[in-house]
Amino acid sequence: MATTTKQAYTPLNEQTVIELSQELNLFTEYSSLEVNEIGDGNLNLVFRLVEPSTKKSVIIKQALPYAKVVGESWPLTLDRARIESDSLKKFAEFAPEHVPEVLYSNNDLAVTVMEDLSSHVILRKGLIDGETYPNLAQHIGTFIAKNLFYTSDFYLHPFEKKRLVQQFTNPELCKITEDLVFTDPFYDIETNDFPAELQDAVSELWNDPELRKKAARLKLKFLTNAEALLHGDLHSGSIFVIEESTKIIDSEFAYYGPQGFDIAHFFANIAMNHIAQRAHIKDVEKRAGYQLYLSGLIRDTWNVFTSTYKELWRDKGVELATKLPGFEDEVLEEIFTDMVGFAGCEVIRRTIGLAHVADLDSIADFDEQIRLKKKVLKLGSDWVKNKQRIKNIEEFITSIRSV
Ligand code: SR1
Ligand code: MG
Repeated sequence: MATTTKQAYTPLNEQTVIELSQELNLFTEYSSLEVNEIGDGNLNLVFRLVEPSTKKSVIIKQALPYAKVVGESWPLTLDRARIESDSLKKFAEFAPEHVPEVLYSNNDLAVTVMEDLSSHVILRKGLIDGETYPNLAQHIGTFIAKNLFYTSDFYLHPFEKKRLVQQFTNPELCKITEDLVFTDPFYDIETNDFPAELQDAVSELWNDPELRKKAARLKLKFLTNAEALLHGDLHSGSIFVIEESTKIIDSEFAYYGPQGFDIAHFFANIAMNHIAQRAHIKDVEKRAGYQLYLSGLIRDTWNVFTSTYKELWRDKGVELATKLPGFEDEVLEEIFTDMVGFAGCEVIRRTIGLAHVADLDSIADFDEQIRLKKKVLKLGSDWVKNKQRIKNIEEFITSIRSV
């Protein structure tokens, strides 16, 4: 692929993004290119370019020097574009079928050109609409297992592992997670965002020293346990899906962290959808059927994840400790317990913190929305405080189903 003469960073617009695509020789006919800025996330510009005559299309994503969700008052490193393109390329080494292909990246311009996935839908939207995806558990379980194992000390030479830790050191984006997921929701801090009707339930969290201490412990793991390369923000808005294909996007939060983190975020977002469906699907039988699908999605993902991880451990383990009988079970038990705690923090912060989820916020009946959000807060608090008491995936599912 060609390169560009543009060197200095300036935010792209619908005109300059065409010029860039021309310099990169992405298309053949530039006069008729269709360009749309489709970014609906919290942080970046996302342009979709389509050449009508050939139907060829690409995505050009550019990081802004601030968080779009808040505005220019929240400066944010452009280095996250490098983290995103480098991590997508790294993930593609193990699971190319589950990430968009990176066609070009330029760290100075904070630009990544990638495969257009508009044939897919964002999983969060699909789940809110009550759609089912028969291959999703297989895809997500495999993706997480491969990325964790192949980037861990169990597989890599220690020098290479530490080189990757350096490459994926991502202090500013990690700080967002440290604040928004592990700290702010547990204190009266101005980034929090919830209606007055939740104040009593929130005060209960803020007046619970045990909860704060357990959340602080989870934060300590997030800060210090450089176990494997994580996606870092694997909620259902970071997954594009159709029946036969699953693609993980938006990996700008990637860094070396605790292995239970990504799967926790996936499960936490499925759990919030499960609870929100009480309001979205009015027909009782239909709702029960859909919630069973969601429980099965969690169960199957966990089972695929553990069996793939064990297989890799057995067949590809390099570190001597992988030969110790039963050690992989201990590692997986720790991943499981961490998962429960991290999931607790994620559901709490999505309910009262800065960045919410549409699953809950789109519940039209406000009283019902508040009632269900209170349940989510209780569930999250229980997961954080009592994570050791939930012994296996069936008990985790039961905790969601009995909300
Ligand atoms: C300011 S960014 C807010 C949230 O959006 C991202 O997707 C992450 O989840 C982050 O916490
Ligand atoms: Mg994102």
